[in-house]
Amino acid sequence: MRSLHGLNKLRSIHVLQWFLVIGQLFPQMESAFGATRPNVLFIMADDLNADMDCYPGGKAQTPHLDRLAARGVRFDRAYCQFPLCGPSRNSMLCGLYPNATGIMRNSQIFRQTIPSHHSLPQAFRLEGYVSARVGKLYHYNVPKSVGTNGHDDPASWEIETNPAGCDRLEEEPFIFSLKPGQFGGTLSWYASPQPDEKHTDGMLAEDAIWLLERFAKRPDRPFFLALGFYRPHTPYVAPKCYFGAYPTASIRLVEGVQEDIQDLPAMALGSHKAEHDLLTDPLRREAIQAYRASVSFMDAQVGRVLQALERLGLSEETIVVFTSDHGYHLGEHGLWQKMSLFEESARVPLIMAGPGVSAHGEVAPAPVGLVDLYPTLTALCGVQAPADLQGQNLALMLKNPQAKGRGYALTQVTRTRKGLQPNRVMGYSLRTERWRLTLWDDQREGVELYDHSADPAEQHNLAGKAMWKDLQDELMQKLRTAVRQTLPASGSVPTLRQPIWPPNLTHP
Ligand SMILES: [Ca+2]
Repeated sequence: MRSLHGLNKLRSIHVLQWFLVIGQLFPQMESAFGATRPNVLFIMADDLNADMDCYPGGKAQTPHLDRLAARGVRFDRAYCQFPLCGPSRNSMLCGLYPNATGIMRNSQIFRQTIPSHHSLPQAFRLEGYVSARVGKLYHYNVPKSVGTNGHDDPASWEIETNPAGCDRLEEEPFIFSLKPGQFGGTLSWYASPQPDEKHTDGMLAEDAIWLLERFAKRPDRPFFLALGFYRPHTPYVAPKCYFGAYPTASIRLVEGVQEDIQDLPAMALGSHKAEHDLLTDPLRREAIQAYRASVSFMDAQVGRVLQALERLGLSEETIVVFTSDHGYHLGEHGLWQKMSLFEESARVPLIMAGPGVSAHGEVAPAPVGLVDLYPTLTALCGVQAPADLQGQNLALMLKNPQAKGRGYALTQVTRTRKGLQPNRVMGYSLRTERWRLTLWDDQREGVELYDHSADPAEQHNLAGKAMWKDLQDELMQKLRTAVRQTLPASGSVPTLRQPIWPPNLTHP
């Protein structure tokens, strides 16, 4: 696997030589593409919720992201469109809701449903940007596919690198897991004695810096560098030094779960996994400690890359985006991990800084979605976007964070029902600045309504209460209209066309 990293780097060097040379062969490209377009550094974490100290009440220490937020805009109500890696990342990178990409599961790619759609990095590529991917942007099986291309889209990138570190290659035998031997979908963790640079995310930072150093030599050719960290996704493996900031004795667990869940439809808790019943309070504390340590470790790697950007004189001309593919539960409502429509699972951190972001250290309170990033970045860089994008352009909020925008964010998730047809149904959740309304199978499987001004933990379901009937009716109408707008022009969700591009790039 180490050699796999070497091989990819070798290939990257060839590609780089090609792109360094091509500008000399075709000098007219320089003027055609323009030297003044901003670069984009698009950074993602995996399975990261907004429980970080640059968010109110956040508990994970993220000094480098705090600094990024201080020189840009932090979105206080940013939401994924589907709380699972594959569907969320396809939606974000296509600028389309999952109902328009047709991707509702992992291990699939939009080339199987809407093959001619241009992805976000592809739109930049087509206008002469060098587009590079370091690590996880589309779906990967973590940790199994670390060191491979994952379920990637080759048309999106000119350069890819896929390092694999000690967490993947050496330390799996030492990782504690609720289901021994399983690390990807199961709560699992390990405080590693190895230093940052031996871990996959440390190597990703190193690769990103290596690329930035080369991009800096070609100011005539702007870059779109996408950097996808694997932490804090399970297994929560991070260097030991990051665990010390979170002593287990001082970790407070969620209380009152049994009272809280009495007013919930069964599907609201449908992401519960049987192995979560094995958790004891000491294990819960250890899991939270390791999750937060992984967040701080990832933050340190972001810091290294941002320092390189500064050192290379690229900060002033590079738009930096930091986000995650979805949020994460650490015990709220008795839930762990993702795939719920509650706030912790649907909400993502979102920070933007750089050219076009004239507000500094300010907070945008309006609800926004990951689907909005595509139209925003293409607008900020003057790159042509496909006409059928479904998100809103956030450029105004980057100047005036109080701008209202669309007024809601929409998140959906699938649930299965055994023995009933249809066996797969949808939950949709509409988040406005104050309210969250969730309909399961268009209310046949239940309704939830939460008032975030009084109940930010979503512990009191107001659905069906006489006092809130008019508001509930109004929000239900709004949600149904929003859902209709997620469908493509054909009016139906695209289906998987298997023979077009069945990717199998995930095994080394
Ligand atoms: Ca994820």
